[in-house]
Amino acid sequence: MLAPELVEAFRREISGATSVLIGTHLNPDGDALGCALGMAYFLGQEGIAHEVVCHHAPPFNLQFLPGVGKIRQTPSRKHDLGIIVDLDSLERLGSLAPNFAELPRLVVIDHHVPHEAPGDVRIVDTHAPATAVIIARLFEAMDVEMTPEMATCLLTGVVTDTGSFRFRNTTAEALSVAARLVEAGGNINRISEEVFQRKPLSSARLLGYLLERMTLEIDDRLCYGVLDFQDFLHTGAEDVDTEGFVNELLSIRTVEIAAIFREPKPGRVRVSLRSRGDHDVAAVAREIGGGGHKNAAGCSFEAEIEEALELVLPRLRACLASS
Ligand SMILES: [Mn+2]
Repeated sequence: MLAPELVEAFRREISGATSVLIGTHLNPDGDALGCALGMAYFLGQEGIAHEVVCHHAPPFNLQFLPGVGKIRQTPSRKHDLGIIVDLDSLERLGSLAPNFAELPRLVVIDHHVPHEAPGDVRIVDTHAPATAVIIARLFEAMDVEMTPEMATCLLTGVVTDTGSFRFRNTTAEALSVAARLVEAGGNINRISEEVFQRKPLSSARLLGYLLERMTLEIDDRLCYGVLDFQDFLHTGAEDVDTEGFVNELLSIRTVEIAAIFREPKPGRVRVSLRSRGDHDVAAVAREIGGGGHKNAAGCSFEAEIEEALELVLPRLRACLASS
């Protein structure tokens, strides 16, 4: 349930706006783009002018999203309201941060643990399994007519953020919202196939490298792997092709904390962290300038892989020992 005051505040913001700029985070995932496009369909239905922007182009496996062609990398005109979805800091907007910072009003809809807390109206629930679930609640509270396109967009957010209803955030609400979205015409078969069953060959080869060379420590409870720039060059894979790799490491029966260190471009290291149960990898990520959820977090920095390993691994060992 959403607090009625928040629903009212949201209604007031959109009815006072002439034109809305919708944005989401760098390296957008299914929840990010599904929410941004679902919001765009809603504003279109209300006759409110809008544009959708994202720093990065949609990844290959999200090209099927209805309305994906509307996503621009820079706004084409002025707006007076911003709506940002699935992120909690303007920095995560990348090159678009200044465009949103200068808007007179900003609405934030999100499920991450806030650390910057920007925005005039904040519809944030850190317990929501996906931002798409919060938007579905909002639309239901507003009696929005849910079209099949909107439903497919929001359902993509729920399916991807819950790992196809396998992760711990798969709550009764995630399932009941998903059921209502399927009823409204959300195409769950298409989503599952496009998102999870169309990886490029280069991605499968890169996963092979990772699995062959992974390191296990502390009675096989900590698992990590490195993919350096040479690996990306040899396979022709890109960083988006590593989506889900860290979960492969966490899926090993004994593993409680998993990490991958990637260097898709020389000198820049991206780290993905996953954990089971009480191990809080978001706390580890925050210590080194990243963020995320308790069981799924990440960070990136300018460094050599060796330096990144030295920075992160002792913290992961400590995290495993303390929880
Ligand atoms: Mn999300």
